[in-house]
Amino acid sequence: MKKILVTGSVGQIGSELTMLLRKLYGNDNVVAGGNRTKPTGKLLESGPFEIVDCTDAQKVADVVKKYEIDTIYHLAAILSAVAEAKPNLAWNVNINGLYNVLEVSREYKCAVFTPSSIGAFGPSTPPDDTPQDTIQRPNTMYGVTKVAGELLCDYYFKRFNVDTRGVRYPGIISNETLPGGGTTDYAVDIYYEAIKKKQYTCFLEAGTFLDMMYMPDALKAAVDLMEADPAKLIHRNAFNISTMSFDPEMLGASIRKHIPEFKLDYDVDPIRQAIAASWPNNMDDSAATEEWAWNYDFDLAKMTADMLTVLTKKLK
Ligand code: AKB
Repeated sequence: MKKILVTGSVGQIGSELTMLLRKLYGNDNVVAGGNRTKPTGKLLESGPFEIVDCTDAQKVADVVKKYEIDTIYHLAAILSAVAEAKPNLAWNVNINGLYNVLEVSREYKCAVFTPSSIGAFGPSTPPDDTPQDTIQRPNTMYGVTKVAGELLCDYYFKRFNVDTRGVRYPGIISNETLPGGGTTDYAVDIYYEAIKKKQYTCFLEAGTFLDMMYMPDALKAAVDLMEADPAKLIHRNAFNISTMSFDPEMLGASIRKHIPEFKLDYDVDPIRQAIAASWPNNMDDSAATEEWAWNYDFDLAKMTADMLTVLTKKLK
C-alpha cells in the first residue's frame, strides 16, 4: 500500500484530495500536511496531520522519514492573483518549496505529483485548442513559477529518475473549500451569490473564455495519472487536461436554467482581467487521453446542477 503525504492539504484541492486518497489507500496511509491552518472536522479526525512548511526542507524530510512516505502530492502553492501581489512569496513557495520536495523525494525515493496550470501559458501561446507542446512565455509571476516548476520536475525525472508527474489544471470549481487568490475564483463565488442574493458582480469581463473543471474530475486526474503505467507516459510535467470552457455569460446562463431571476453584472478588476486574458481559451488534452486514458464526468450543465443542489443544502 502506498504511503502518501499531501502538502497544502487544507487548501481547495488538497482538502478533498486527501479525503479521496484516504478512501482509496487507507486513512492511516495518507498524511495531511498543512502549513499554518490546522484542518478541522473530518480532515483532522480521519487520519494523521503534520505541520509541513514546504519552504523548510528539513521539516519535509522529517515527515517523509517518520511515516515512510513513498508518494507526495505537492499541492502547497500560491495562486495567480496573490502571486502578482506578492511575487517574492510566490517564488519562495512555488519554486523553493517545490525544489525542497523534489530534493527530499530524490533522497527518499518518493514519486511526486505537482499541479501545473493554464497559467503556465502566456499571451503568445495559441489560445484555442492549445497544444500539449507549445510556446510557454507567461507574463505573470505565477506563470513563471509554473513553467519553471514543470521544467524542474522533468529535470528531476531525467537526471535523478524521480517519478514526477503533473497536470495543467484549469480553474477548479468545488462546493467544499473555497479557493483563495486565484483568477478563476469567480466561477466558484458566482454559485454562492446566485443562491444567497440571486445576483453576482463579476471581476472578469464577459467574453473571457477559460478552461474550467469540476472538482471530482480534478481529483480523478491526479489519482489516475499517479496510477498510470509509466511505460506509456511520453510526457510527464505537465499534461493539458480539459473538460469545459466558458465565459461568465455562459456560466450565468447555465445558472439561470435553475434560478431564472439570477442577474449578472460586471465590475472588472484590471489585474485579474489581464491575467485571464493571457491564458488559453481551451486546451487540447489529447496527449493525456492517449497516454493515460484521461476522461471526465462533468460538463457545464451537470456541474451547475450539482453545485446548486449541494450549496443550497449547505447554505440553508
Ligand atoms: C488561479 O486562478 O490562479 C488558479 C489556476 C488556474 O491555476 N485557479
